[in-house]
Amino acid sequence: MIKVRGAVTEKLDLPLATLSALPRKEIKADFHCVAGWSATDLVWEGVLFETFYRTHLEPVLRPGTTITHIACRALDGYEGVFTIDDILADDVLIAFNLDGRPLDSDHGAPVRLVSPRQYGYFSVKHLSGVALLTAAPPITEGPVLRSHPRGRVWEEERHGLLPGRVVRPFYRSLIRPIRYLSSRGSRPRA
Ligand SMILES: Nc1nc2c(c(=O)[nH]1)N[C@H]1C(S)=C(S)[C@@H](COP(=O)(O)O)O[C@H]1N2
Ligand SMILES: [Mo]
Repeated sequence: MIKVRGAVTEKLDLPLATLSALPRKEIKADFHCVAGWSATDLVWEGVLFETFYRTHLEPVLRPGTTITHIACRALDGYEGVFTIDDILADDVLIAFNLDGRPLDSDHGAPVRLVSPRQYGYFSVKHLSGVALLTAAPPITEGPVLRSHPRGRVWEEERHGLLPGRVVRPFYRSLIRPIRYLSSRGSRPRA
């Protein structure tokens, strides 16, 4: 069930079957946790968030409102807040499958968000609801999120004080050794 809340004319509780009836898309992408590990060449299959937005969210928007952010909520209480542009990007999926198999409970069953251009903490697992927002909600978590609320990987937005160009070479240098380790069955997860 996906709950739809926020600036809508009616609260919706959409069964997952509603999502699985939408056209599917597959993407291959790397996954970067802000803490330093990366998983490479993951194949995700699901529905583009944008498709879900156009078919099920736009029609129930409160007239005259402009959505600026979307908060995605999880069964475990976790939440990720996206700008509308970031979440409507053409590679943001609501994923059902990873590498050809249904998601397991460690990696987000029954459905999760995947936003490869942002750090892993935006890829909300166990997606249970979305809230349509007309302003940025206050950020209550630490200095990194306050200075980099979008967590963009290729801008290296992962430290509150150190600029991206300083830390980029270090983190890029970790990707290959971690790929080697994970191919030997000890993929780190944080
Ligand atoms: N619901 C939920 N989603 C979550 C998290 C979480 O704790 N709860 N952790 C996030 C973080 S920090 C990362 S790096 C990724 C990890 O995804 P994985 O467990 O599939 O490796 O999930 C993200 N999504
Ligand atoms: Mo993470």
